[in-house]
Amino acid sequence: MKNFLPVFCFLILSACCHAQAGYHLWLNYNYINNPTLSKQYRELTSAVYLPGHSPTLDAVRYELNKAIPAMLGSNVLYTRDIRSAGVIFTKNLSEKSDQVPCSLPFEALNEEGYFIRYCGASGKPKIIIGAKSDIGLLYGAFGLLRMMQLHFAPQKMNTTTSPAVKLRLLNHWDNLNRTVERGYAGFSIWNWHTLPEYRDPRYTDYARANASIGINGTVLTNVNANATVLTREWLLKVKTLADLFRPYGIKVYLTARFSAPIEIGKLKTADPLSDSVKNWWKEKVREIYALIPDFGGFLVKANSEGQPGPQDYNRSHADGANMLADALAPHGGIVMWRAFVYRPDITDRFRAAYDEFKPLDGKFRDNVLIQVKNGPIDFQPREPFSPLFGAMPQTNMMMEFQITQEYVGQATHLFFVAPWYKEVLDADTYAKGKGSTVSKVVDGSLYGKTLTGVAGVSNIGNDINWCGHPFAQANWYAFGRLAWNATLPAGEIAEEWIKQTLTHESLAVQRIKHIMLHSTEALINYMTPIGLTHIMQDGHHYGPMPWGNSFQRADWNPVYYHRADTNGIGFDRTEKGSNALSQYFTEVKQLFENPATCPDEYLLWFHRVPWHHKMKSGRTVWEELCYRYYTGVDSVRSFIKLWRSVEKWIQPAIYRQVSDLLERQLYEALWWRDACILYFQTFSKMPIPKPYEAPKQTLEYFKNLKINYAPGHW
Ligand code: GCV
Repeated sequence: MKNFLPVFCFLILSACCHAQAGYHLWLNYNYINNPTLSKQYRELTSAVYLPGHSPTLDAVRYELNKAIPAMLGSNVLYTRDIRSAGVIFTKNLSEKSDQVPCSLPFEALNEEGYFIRYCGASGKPKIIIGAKSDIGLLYGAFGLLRMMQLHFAPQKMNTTTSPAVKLRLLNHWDNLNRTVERGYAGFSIWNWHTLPEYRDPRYTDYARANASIGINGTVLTNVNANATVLTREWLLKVKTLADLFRPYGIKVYLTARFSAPIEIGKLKTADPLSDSVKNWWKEKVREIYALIPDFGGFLVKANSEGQPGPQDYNRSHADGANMLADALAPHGGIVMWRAFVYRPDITDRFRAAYDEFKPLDGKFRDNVLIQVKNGPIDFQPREPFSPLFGAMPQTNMMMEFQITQEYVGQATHLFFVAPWYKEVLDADTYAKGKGSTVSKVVDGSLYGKTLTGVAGVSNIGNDINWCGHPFAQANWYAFGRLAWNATLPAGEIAEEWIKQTLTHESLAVQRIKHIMLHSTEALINYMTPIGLTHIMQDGHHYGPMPWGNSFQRADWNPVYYHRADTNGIGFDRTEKGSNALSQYFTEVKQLFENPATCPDEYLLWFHRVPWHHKMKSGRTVWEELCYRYYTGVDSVRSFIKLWRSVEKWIQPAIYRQVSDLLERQLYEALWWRDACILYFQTFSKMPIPKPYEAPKQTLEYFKNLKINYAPGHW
């Protein structure tokens, strides 16, 4: 005992420091300080029935053994007798069985879905978790633990849920040297150097966190790809990760550099129609599947931003994607081919992806998905939905969201992605009349597709709290929850995350939720209101630079996007301009093309208007810009006040970190506001309306504020 005490204290302390630092994410499993509830939970979990063993069912045991003692202070006991069990995991219990006299909705589930049922009909009350597969049971276990962390009364534990989308993937933009493109949370968690031997326990924690929110795949490497990862030495490292993730239902995918046959295969060409190239990929894929039998497939960025691709050989995107798809098909693998392309000869970058991909509709193999970015330009704070959604009925289309905050505050701003994603998912494409939402394209229901997917560019790094900003964890969480069920309200997701991660105190929950839900619009207001876009500094994209005009290539310059001069501001995408609006279905086109019906939020995306143009708000464009920039800053001030008011309910380390970061956010919001207002004022030539405070610095001062070493830019 004497010897045990220091060890015990060390364990407690390190668990507590990790918790304080946010390592455990939303899987904190805090002690439930409610005697009635914990008594009920204890009774149920004192006899758990699990049907046998498999790596996935063992992962269920592992999770229960971790969570229950922490939440209830009691051990989980397992039983083989269904009758005496309080919690039953089952893949086949018949509802007619006298063991469980409750209706069990197996038929409503898909392969990954689960139900949780409280069954109190007779005898000992039970919670039944049903699924058609082991992985469904694991998701059900996490569902149960979530409900417990949210303090659901057992009688209220009733849900039947299946993921609407088949592939729910993280895309890591992690380089093999462990730098992370657009990563703001340290270096890559893949410690390639010590793999395959060292199986960092963090890999399992990564899998647990992902499985807990239904993520079922991960692309390990950057889309700006390095062919080295396809060599045998590196595939062995990938295999180790795949083996660790498998019990958690997570498949591994890699980015395929199109020129790999030349770079590591010693071929003279990567032409997708060349037999030697086709054979090289077939052999490479065979080698991968021999090591990783459930390998997911490839993600490809081709002929975009300098990446090689089929167009280097005068072949089409379809030729390139299909060649890889043919190599993968016999093994059940897929290709995710990105639509993020914008050739230098285009007149409007907005149009680029649609113009290249729409003519290829119907030309891709069945195991190809076209991965379309959220936004026709590039993950900007607010973009209209990409017109490609709904426009390719004969092609599998998937959505690419950015979780990492490249254009939305990076490591320093509190910005909640759920309202951002939902705005796009809920947008109506009108592809098949009213109600043809982006979400229905993505989940396949609009055109009857079964190979469907959502990808999120990961915000994970080796920082102790995984994501850098404590609230960036909520974005990983929200991505997973929405990929599973896009109809979940943003507020519900925020509340779930707050209660599992920060506090249950209702006043604090209410205030933090307010901050989260308003953070999205606040940032848009102080960065790029009413349809301004891509006015960040070049390269690292950190801080404002609306005056940027140094690149030869026009569409890399902020001035290309806002087109401000003394006559007005905005990008004309109507018939009189680039006519990008013609890419949308009629109803959407009509809504946006008329400045009188175009929502104020999108005005400058589609119209070039004089400074005196009247917005729907009744303000002129200039007044509206000022109003939004100043309101954005005021919102951050209000977040600081609200956050201060919850101090006593938050772990001190997390409280402090968020507090300091909010101060930094205010500083940067002011920087954005003043730099942009002063710059646009040189064209509007109008005063900043009263009672707004005057900027404290000059435009020259802001033009000289150059950030040299921002993270995520290598
Ligand atoms: C991975 C933007 C980012 C790049 C990124 C690219 C892409 O341009 O700034 O870092 O490259 O998008 O999505 O391919």
